[in-house]
Amino acid sequence: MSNKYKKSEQLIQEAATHIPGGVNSPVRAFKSVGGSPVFMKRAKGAYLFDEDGNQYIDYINSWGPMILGHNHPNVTEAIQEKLQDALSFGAPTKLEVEMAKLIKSMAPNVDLVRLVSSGTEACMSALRIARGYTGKNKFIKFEGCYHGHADAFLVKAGSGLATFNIQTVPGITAGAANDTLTAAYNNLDEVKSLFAQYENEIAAVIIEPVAGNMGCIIPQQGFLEGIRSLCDEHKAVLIFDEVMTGFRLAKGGAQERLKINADLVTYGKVIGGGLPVGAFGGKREIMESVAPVGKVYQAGTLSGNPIAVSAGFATLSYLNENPELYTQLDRTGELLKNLIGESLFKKGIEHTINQLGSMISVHFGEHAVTDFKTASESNISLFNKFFHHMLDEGVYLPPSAYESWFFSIAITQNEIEKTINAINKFES
Ligand code: HOZ
Repeated sequence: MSNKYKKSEQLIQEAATHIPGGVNSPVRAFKSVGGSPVFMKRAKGAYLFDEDGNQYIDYINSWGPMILGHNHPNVTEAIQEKLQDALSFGAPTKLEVEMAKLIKSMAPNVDLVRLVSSGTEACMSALRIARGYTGKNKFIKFEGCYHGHADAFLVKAGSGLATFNIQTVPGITAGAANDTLTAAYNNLDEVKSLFAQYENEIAAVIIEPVAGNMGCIIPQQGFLEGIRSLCDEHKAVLIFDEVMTGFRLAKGGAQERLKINADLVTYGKVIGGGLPVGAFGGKREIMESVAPVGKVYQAGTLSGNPIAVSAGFATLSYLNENPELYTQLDRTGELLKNLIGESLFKKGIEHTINQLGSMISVHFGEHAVTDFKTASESNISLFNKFFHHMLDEGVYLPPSAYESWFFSIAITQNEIEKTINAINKFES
């Protein structure tokens, strides 16, 4: 037992006697990278501080939400102010209307939007609506994409399922999984074949327009465009899962950045600024299927919770009023990609770095990483060694080779230099 992580090591042992695996979400258990998870205590700006007093530059940022860095004053003040009013009503509020208007003004193709409490809820609801609207049951998802933990999506899914190599999830009935069709990411021919094979049966295609649950995977030219055309041709709903990319890659997310229009869009993470908020929205005609306008039922006691929405509203407002932040994030991403690449190259370590805006992942291997198969073919044990080296050097990366890294506007030249210095010390 090393002294540096003593309190965390004691805490995970105690936690495991009360919580499955000691954690409330599997990837954070460090099971695939080995060692024991670090228990966090507080955070500020670009930094995390653990129970043992160690300090880390944060490249997870709560898996995406903390785009403004930790404890941004606009967000914490908004929460504190709202706390004076109430914690929850289960009734409509003016803030929800303002939030809906702000989302619509920032994101394309959102005529109507409904707030929920997580990305899982958003994706599960969007799929139900697509099915209700089209009257069809099947849908296509992509191998290595993760759309939350609703039954229908846990087929060839990324994130924790890829991390722990879980192929089949006990508890999910064949009935729930039978309508889930899968294709390889960036492989338009497979999508075409599925549409040909299941003519008139496919309600929707759901995709992470930039995937972040098998590392970061960038869509190749023509791939999303091709899916858009196939959905139009076959009257299927195109759902962009923008839980990771929404309000992160641009004000209008991947739709704006990649110039592709979706029919329904799901949000999470940044939209809550660190508190539990998700949303689904899209074209009026489809969204009017949702109860109480239509019959597709969807509900939530804490949906639109005033405290959570105040954090999300403050975060989105700040991004909306300071669009130059996206240019800053892009520059940081490109700089990181180049400097990490240079450092690994000098060491003779084969690698591929995928990056778009403030999403980035390093894969050990020389081949291009364009889908789940190529992500899996990278050197995972070298990633695990790299992860622990970086942790010891005070750089907190996702504890899995199958997750995108996220950074915030709080990362400056100083943190970039510290990160590169840490990589320079790595011995493979
Ligand atoms: N599924 C999340 C990453 N894609 C991990 C969430 C967590 O462990 O907090």
